[in-house]
Amino acid sequence: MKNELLAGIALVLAVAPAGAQEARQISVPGNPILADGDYYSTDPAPFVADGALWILAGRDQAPPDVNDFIMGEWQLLKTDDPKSGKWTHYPAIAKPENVFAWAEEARAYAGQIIQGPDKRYYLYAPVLEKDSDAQDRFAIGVAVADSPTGPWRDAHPAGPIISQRAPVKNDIQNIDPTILIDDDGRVYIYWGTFGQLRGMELERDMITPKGPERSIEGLTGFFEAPWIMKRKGVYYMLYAGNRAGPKSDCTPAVYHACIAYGTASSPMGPWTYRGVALKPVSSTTSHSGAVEFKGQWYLAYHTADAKGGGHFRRSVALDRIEWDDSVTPARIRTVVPTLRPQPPLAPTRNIARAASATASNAPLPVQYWIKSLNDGITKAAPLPPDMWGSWSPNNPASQWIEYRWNKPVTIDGSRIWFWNDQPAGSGVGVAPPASWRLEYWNSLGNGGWKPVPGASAYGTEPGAFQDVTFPPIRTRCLRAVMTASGDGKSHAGLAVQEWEVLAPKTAPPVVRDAEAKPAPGCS
Ligand code: FUB
Repeated sequence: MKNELLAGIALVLAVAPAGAQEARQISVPGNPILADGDYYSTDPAPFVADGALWILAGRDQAPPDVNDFIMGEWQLLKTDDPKSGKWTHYPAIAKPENVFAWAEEARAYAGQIIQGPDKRYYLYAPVLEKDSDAQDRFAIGVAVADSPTGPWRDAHPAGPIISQRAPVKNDIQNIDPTILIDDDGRVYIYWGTFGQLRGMELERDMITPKGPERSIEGLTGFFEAPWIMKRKGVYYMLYAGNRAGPKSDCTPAVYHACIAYGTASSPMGPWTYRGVALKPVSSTTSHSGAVEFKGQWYLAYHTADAKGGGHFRRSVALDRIEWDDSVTPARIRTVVPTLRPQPPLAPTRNIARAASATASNAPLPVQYWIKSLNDGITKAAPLPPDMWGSWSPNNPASQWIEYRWNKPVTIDGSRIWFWNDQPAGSGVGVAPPASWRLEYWNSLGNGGWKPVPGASAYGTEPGAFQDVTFPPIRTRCLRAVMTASGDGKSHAGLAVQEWEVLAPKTAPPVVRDAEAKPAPGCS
């Protein structure tokens, strides 16, 4: 017992006070770095200081069923060697309302720390202005400290250096700053979201806008989260891109984002799109920063992969960047995300995970994601890409979703989880189906889609699994055919968060073998 206690203490050992909370040392076997759900960490901004690799991160604090960026403070992670898995975690190094007298609490958005020419550290921090009549109160303040862990104080107490009123009027949301001190000492800041990217030179004091504020173009699909860096004389801009669609190299679903990047030969462009540095992650937002540390480049990004994680409970991960120097300018090879060792999957009768999914409305409207049908995840407050959906301005009376397996499978049950934002019977929005049924592909005789015989009742209640059982059948394709609810004038859309298909508990005799031999297709 004593030894167990000592082992626990060795894992989380207080090392030094940082602000209000003590730092602790952690030993982690991989991504996410903070994975136990105690502290979520988001919007990583890596930097090198005092011979160590640091990551500035925000902290997601939203309850699991709240879809909002509730982010009360910034925190730091530090390592001397990313491979070692040994990190020091400095929680709560700064809170907006403690650093900036003019700022509101709970919106410690994506910041960046960079060491200035005076050797002090500068924190560029997007926060909400308390007293502002701006249509969007997000603004970027600058804080300064002698150490990354603080104490941080406002470097420009007169107010934010960038807002909808400073240094010039703009009408964008002023968040996600990223800074470059160029080799000649000139300082540049870039920021923006919702497809608007701005860039501007700062004075060498790191604080005073020199201007002009420019719109940055050429970065295809730019959504938010810019990250500026320079390698071998080339300027690189990483960013969250959301050019969506079935043929997009970035993301199939618009709520998700890839990390895309472009290059330029001067800080203000022109910029040329170069490709995808990181495919979409498990959180809808994607936000990255890159840094060279001891000769190796790393990409820090966030995911929803920690315990209890979600789109608003994100966690920082770190992986290597490999460069393709055989072309000019050098390209970033798409980063391969790694995960800490995972426990073996619990045995399950659900064989939907092995199927590929399609639907009557393929290609889906880009807010939905077909892959969410069989990802094993249901949420109390899902976003559209957490489900298959069919909503459109003119919804048809019926839709289907379909699983295809490579080989015939034997099944005797199914569970489906409908999602709705309108009550049953509605002719607008997304409502539970008026009715639905399972059909299987029968390749015998004339073949075709047949209702699954002997099925139990088809429940339509949304927000919980609806179970159906039936005598075992053998098939290669299964459909859930849904009749949309309607009010006589129009039909509602349909949405399914998860659809499971169950193999028999044991291996009972197959009473209906629809697949004497594997069929090449199911239509
Ligand atoms: O964390 C809040 C916002 O989510 C950031 O500002 C965006 O880049 C996205 O990561």
